[in-house]
Amino acid sequence: MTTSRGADLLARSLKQAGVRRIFTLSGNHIMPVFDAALSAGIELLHVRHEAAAVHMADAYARLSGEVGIAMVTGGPGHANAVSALYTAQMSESPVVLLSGHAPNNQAGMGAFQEMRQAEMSLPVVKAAWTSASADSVGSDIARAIAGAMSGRPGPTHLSLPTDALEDATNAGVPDAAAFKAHPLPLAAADASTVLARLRRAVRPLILAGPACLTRAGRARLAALEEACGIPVVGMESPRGVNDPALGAFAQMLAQADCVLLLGKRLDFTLKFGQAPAFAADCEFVQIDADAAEFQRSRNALGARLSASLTADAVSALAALTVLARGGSPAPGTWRNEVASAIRYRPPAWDSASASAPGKLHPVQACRPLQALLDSHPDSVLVSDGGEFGQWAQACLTAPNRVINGPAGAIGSALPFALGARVALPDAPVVALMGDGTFGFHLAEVDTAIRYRLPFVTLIGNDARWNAEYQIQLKAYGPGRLVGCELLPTRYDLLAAAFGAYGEHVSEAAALPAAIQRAHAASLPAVLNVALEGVPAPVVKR
Ligand SMILES: Cc1ncc(C[n+]2csc(CCOP(=O)(O)OP(=O)(O)O)c2C)c(N)n1
Ligand SMILES: [Mg+2]
Repeated sequence: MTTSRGADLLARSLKQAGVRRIFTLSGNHIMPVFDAALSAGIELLHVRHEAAAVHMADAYARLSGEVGIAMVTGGPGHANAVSALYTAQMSESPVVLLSGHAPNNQAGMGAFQEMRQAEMSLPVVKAAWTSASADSVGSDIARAIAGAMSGRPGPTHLSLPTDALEDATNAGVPDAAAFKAHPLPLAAADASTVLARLRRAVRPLILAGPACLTRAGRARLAALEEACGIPVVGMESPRGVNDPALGAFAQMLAQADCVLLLGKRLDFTLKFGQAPAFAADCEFVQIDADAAEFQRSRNALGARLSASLTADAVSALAALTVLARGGSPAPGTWRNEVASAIRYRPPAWDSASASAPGKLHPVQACRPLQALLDSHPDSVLVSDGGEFGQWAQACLTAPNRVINGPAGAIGSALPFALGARVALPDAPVVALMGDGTFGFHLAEVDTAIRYRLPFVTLIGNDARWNAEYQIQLKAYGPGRLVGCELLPTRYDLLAAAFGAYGEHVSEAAALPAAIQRAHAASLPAVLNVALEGVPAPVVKR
């Protein structure tokens, strides 16, 4: 047994867990971990804002299937990071936030940046606590990682007091098993009950929650649909049943007679299961890792919730797929109808153009990126929110998608693109966001330059916070517009000043070639597209 610092035990434990990199922003409290990471061979990606580190870890986790680790300093560094945990929580993404912390031996004395950090993060994590000493740092990080990955995945937080990091310890690195998720399998009898119930229905649907919409999860959803012939639809948008990526799906949902909620919460995104989003007599079956979700569904649905079965979504997916392969798939008519509704986009979009010269309609700004996304079997579409984000999600498809998710928070797309690039170093990463959104984390262009992380960003620049502008227009009228204007800033030039490739586009015809140049530059690239700010799409057949 060797004596080492708590920080060394932490770094070696992370290594044991298979962690290869940490997204971080430095600070006094965590410098021992920077030092220990050097010896342990763990890469540090040093970013420009703590929230960006969490967003990067989030995207990395969704695409790599590994836990995403963000590390920040205590007090204000921790506070900056917490906001981004909400997005990871709502997207069910396994992220561990490690935050430096005032030393335990100065607790309550008014230490530098002393703050009740674990309590501050509690509403946005599955668990949060502070290491008691150097001896417990290894078991703490194992618990934080396993906790983030188990059940309904989501963020956990561990605060690391400086004395716990600097004190000597003889404690050993936990066994590899201690870092692994604890599966919550679906009992074979329960799987049979669910499948039999769905097969008796005429228009059954399986709705999967965000945890199934990771890179690996999407493949598992497709395999289940193939095996059982029942439409399997992943839901991860804050627009819920009106997710622009799901086309005219809302019209099919309203016809379903039996819905399996597979790790999908019955929340605002599903209009709480009520008519007219659902038929008044639609039956629900729920599989979930959290018993609290069953109670929530029962409150909304009463007897229409005919079964509630405990399992994590990934285990349940596997059990249902194996079982379904043993039977014959449902006839394809309903499945085809649902697929065609999801694919549907109004034909008028094909000729959409801006009403003013020198600007592009959102469809003209988005669709030319499809060729780049189609050029690689593992390409990544990153989209933020706002009105432009909805157009991006309506117009573009890709094997991998990372969107802002049910949190509905804007600002994550640029750091997501970096996290995606790190997870998938060879696939094209395309990120779309509004001009307001780009401003949140634009300094991460510098991080992308320093770590040589090329991707293509397209900013739909309508010189305003259009989503809120549209609310003002609709709710209060054209005479009551206030405070939602921005400037037609040349974000391409800002990006170029960081060393990125930048181009301004104001003609639809010029965009395809600009995209090619941006991709070929092998740099972080920012296309600043002059956009006509129109309302988000509503797709109806
Ligand atoms: C963190 C956060 N702050 C504020 C909002 C409210 N909000 C949603 S969309 C939006 C406007 C976004 O503007 P922009 O990125 O330019 O996109 P646009 O709507 O103009 O296309 C705002 C302020 C939010 N969802 N999340
Ligand atoms: Mg805008």
